[in-house]
Amino acid sequence: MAEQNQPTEFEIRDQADKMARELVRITQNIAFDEEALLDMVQESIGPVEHFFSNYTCAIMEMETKFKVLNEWFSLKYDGNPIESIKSRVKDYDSIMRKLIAKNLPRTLEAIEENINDIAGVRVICSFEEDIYRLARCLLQQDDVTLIRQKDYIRNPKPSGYRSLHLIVSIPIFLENEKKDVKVEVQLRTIAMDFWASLEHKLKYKKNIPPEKMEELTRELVDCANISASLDKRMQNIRNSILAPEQET
Ligand code: 0O2
Repeated sequence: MAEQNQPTEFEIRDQADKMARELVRITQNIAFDEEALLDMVQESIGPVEHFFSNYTCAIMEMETKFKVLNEWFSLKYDGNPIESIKSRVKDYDSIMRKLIAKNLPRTLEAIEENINDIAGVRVICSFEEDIYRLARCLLQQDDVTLIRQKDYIRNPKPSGYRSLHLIVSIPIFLENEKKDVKVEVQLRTIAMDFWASLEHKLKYKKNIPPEKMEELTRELVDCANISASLDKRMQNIRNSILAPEQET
């Protein structure tokens, strides 16, 4: 009885032939609808491109604000407070990882609402006092709204991490609208930046044995303390150099 239900070789070939013809038909249809497919892709990518472009524009605005302050202070104090500015729009993978970690829906609205560092601007100064001076000048601008401030210079992280973090909102002006966009500004000295990039490398190294990792972590905390003390001493030297000039 069971044997009677087995398809014959002819039936199998016929079935395979039908499937092959169906496959060709589907493939031809896809090729035929290529335009529609492109439109569909464009329709869903368009809003995402606009969304990220807002953050690129906000970065441009923020960089300009710091470049203007740098120019002004260089004339006033005969030296540039800013050594360099590094900016980035957070990549899609990191945003997704943050959404998952925070248990948030994967929508543009949730990203805009909850992820504060999509636009990131890192301002590197030589001296600690310049960090606070620049932050004060930025925050007193009437189009800048402070959302959150974290001072990891006065209160370093247990890892030794130091930087001043500002989450601010600034307007960008588009064709027919003004849009407020959040930017994370990290202000740090050259020494803080040097330390943070090395520590960041260690954080993402997977193949270091636990004991070695503990040792390197302790070593980094020690380096952070030395670097903080170096920043203070360099600041004091600069203040001593500038003091007689400022008195005259
Ligand atoms: P990436 O790739 O550097 O941008 P939140 O962003 O508010 O959800 P959190 O932890 O409150 O999260 O933010 P926080 O403490 O202000 O720190 C955010 C960023 O500061 C990090 O970004 C790092 O750039 C930097 N940072 C904070 N702590 C450390 C640290 O211990 N070592 C180093 N090297 N950098 C640090 P991301 O999101 O990690 O990624």
